[in-house]
Amino acid sequence: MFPPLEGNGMIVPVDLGWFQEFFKLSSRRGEGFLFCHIGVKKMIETIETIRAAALARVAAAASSEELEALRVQYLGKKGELTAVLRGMGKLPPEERPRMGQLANQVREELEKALLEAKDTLARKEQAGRLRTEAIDVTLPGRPLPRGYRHPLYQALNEIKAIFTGLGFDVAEGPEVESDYYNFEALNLPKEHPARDMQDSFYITEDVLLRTHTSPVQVRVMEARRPEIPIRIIAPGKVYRRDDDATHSPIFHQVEGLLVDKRVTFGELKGTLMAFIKQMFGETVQVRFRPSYFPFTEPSAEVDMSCVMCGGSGCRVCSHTGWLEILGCGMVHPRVLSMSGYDPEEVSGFAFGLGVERVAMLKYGIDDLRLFYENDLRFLRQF
Ligand code: 2NL
Repeated sequence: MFPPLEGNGMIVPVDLGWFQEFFKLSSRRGEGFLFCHIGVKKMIETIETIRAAALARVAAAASSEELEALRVQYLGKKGELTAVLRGMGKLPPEERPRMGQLANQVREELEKALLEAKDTLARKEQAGRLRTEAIDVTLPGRPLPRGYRHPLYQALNEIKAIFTGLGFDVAEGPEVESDYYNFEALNLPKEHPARDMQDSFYITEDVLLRTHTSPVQVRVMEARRPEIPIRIIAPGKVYRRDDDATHSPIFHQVEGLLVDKRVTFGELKGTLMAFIKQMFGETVQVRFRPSYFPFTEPSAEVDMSCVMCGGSGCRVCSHTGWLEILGCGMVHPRVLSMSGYDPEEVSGFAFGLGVERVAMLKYGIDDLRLFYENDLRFLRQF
């Protein structure tokens, strides 16, 4: 690491730890002075060599890590300059101040150079980071994905809007119902098959999850009697013990009820045709087929021309050209009288439709389960 020492015609080969070798020699009686003198000279040279090398390497250092390694190499506990300073104690006392001063001066100079280099590097590193990590605050923000209403509730809201436009009010009621409001008051007596335990979710023998929203309408009639007219729709969740590709245990229904003096089947037809045409388009064909419900008489099922094929026949309409869209009828006189209206004085019509079915036909959806799976790839399409 260091050149061999020359002095008094002798060549003393030392490299690492040269001053220890040197002091061993210099402490020899009689010869000490000469060696010591040469030793001081060489020590100055060594310090100068360390100084020049250290300063050059500090100036060339490319990172804070490199600087720290240099600090350890020269000024650390086992550093090169530290070693020189340590060796100072073994110099003749009269030489110590001069050498100490020199070594300390170099130490200070080196410390200063390290600090400055560290500062410059830190600044450079920060400037680099500012360049590479720069954020353009003038860029427009990334748009947040917007939420949309569920397609079922889009359809429901449209249904509500059409009926409120026709003068109907929206009525709501409990989903947990008594046997009376869900069945009895709708002319579904105790032994009626629709009350089968297999078809409904019973909580007790007398309490169940409503199987339709009709009980809401019964409650409104009870509350308002003998007031007329009643013009309401009752939207909401209903529950049946079904679960397959075309049946869900929870689904959504809108029922409608109109009670007034001299309400006719003609008004029922006009109302439902207006609804269907607003919902599916003016060109759609509508037909009424005789049917049966315990709570209406007469009863009908309403079909519309297939929205997929326009009536020519396809898979969706089972090649009939027609799609069943809702059920309806004139309110059964027994239902009116149980709720406090005189069937001799007033008449009424009622209807019920499944919101899932309307939404499937409106948006061309072929599997009911898609409504409940909350797959965003599906939901985002509406
Ligand atoms: C269907 C058929 C219908 C009713 C529901 C009703 C309600 C009262 C009185 C009389 Cl309070 N009727 N509701 C009437 C006929 C048919 O629903 O297929 N629903 C999905």
